[in-house]
Amino acid sequence: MPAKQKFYLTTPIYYTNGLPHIGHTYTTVVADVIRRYKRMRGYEVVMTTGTDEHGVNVERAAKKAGVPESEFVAKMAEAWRALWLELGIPADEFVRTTDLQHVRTVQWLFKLCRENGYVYKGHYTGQYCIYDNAFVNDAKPGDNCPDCGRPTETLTEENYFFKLSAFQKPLLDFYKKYPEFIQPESRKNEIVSFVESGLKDLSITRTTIRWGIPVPGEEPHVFYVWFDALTAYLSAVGGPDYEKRGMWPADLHLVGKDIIRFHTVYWPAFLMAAMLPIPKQVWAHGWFLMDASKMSKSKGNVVLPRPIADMLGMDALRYFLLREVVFGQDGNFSYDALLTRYNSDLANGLGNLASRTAAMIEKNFAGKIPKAGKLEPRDETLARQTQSAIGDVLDYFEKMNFARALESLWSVIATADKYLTTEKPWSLSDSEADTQRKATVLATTAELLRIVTVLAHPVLPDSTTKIWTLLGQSGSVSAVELDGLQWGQLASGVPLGKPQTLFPRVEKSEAIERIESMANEELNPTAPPAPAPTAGRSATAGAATAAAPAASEKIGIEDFAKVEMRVGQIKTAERIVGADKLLKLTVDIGTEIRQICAGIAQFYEPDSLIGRKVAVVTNLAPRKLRGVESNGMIIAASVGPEGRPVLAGFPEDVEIGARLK
Ligand code: ME8
Repeated sequence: MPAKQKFYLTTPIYYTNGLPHIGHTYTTVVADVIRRYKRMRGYEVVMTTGTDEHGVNVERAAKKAGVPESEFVAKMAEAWRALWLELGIPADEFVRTTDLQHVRTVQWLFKLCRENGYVYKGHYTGQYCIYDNAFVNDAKPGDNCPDCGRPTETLTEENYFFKLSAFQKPLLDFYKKYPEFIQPESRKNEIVSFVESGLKDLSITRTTIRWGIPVPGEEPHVFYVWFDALTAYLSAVGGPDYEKRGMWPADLHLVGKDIIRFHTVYWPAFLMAAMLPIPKQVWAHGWFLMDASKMSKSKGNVVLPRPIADMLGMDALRYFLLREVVFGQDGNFSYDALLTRYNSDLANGLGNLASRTAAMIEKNFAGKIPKAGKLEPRDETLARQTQSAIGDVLDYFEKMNFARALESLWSVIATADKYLTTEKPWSLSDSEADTQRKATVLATTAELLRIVTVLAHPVLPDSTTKIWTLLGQSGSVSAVELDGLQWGQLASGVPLGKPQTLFPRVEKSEAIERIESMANEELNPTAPPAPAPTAGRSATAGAATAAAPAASEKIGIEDFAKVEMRVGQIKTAERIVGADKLLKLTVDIGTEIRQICAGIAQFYEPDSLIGRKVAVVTNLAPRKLRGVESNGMIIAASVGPEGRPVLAGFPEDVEIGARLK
């Protein structure tokens, strides 16, 4: 068998002075979609992301946090890595710019550029902030420091310079020879005119920054952050030994439009100087804006991915990001638009089509996919439309036009809905002819659903996996080869799998309120959460479990008396969408009925709790857990290493509302 063709793609290496918001998630989700898509087209794919850990901003942030830089960045890098994993978009290679392998690669690249005559020592003059100890880029004499607002001073320091000016012609020739290198086209014109207007040599080392990769034998010179950061793409796949791994040059660098110049001018010039292969393509997407301005934590307008993923599932966020905005353009983020898409396209669209098709097959054909009988022209039209959508969708994926790919797929879903409404298989009788017709309609719909599932898989990996199971298909949907996908491959007689929860409908305003409340909890963590019975993601739960006895301080009876505990009786119990571990309870505490959330969902079935008497802490300040108000706490023991909650109870009958003393 011939070796697979390789595909190496990257996201930017993100700064560690903040945590990921929806903008970073966007680039990483797109990278993951392309990775899955390329794998389904038979490529061997490596996707890299990572953290950009050097520079003056990190120096400052670490100082503010009162920890050494290395400790600060290690924690932040871990937080980024963990979040990508939690969101189901972990990289194949996670590169940190403090990795030894990366440090060596940067030093090696510098050596090659220097040996080839593109590096010289010179003097850099710029505006410097003596309070922040940093040059202020693009500032003119008389300008104030944008960070602290104090006046800057003109300062000259000795630097190593990269002869960027020597690459004006080679770069312009390169763009001409490889017209696909800069995407989208509109950005290419911008870069070409920038290069045509002349390139100045670039200072690539600093002596005023401490926290950076040292230039060997030239301390206190450290590398300029972009010389350092861009090289991470190469260090992630072997660095100086890149040929062994066989992944370099990168096939695709995905970036936001803010950093396109670094990727399409500096980076190819560094590689040309070192005589190393140049990446094939840089794709710059637009920004997700919040109220028409770029998100930033200081403006308080960041959107976090986790609360959305918790509430609606990561697939919903992926779908929205790709469907709402044409890749390459700017777009506005709004919760309202997100929920509208969720309810209409996912809950009522794909989710509903899958569930009702399965339910009808279950009811009419004992849960086995029926065999189609004689085809009517209407069935053939549907088959033809679906078959031609396969080509369209693959073509849109190739062109990175994800919005159009999804639009085509959803128009197939809409056609199926219309087909079912016209054919009305539910109103057909049990006569032989009608049963035949029912079989044809349901087999046709199931085949359409199978094709949609395969094509949507790169964007909706979790839910399409569930639909694949529901359709009783063998193997994994991710293993289906897109190139061989065509109408007519659904085997009949196959039993359906277990019913699956796909996209439960949500009430828009309640969902938005809960997402915002969860985001608020994440952005402004308050007092440490109540002890959690399980090692949950955010360790919040409204059931108190006894901590292991520590060498605890003794408290007086007056302290204990501050806690009011009463006997309560559970009236209702239900699961909470987006919070696997929590149950929402209503509890009668004698004087009133309280809503209380308890972190016991993995150990207690809601129905088994109704009528049960429990011990309730009743004078806790109300708080929101996963966006749901909890007004009290249920007492439970914490058992075993996994902290299984066991509700405290009363072997004798007790009156509701009785105080525990
Ligand atoms: O620039 N909309 O890191 P960074 C869309 N370390 N995408 C957004 C976005 C938004 N509102 N906000 C951020 C750096 N992004 C350097 C990169 S690479 C060698 C070094 C995404 O943490 C987008 O991909 O500021 C953008 O280019 C990137 O995050 C910037 O991340």
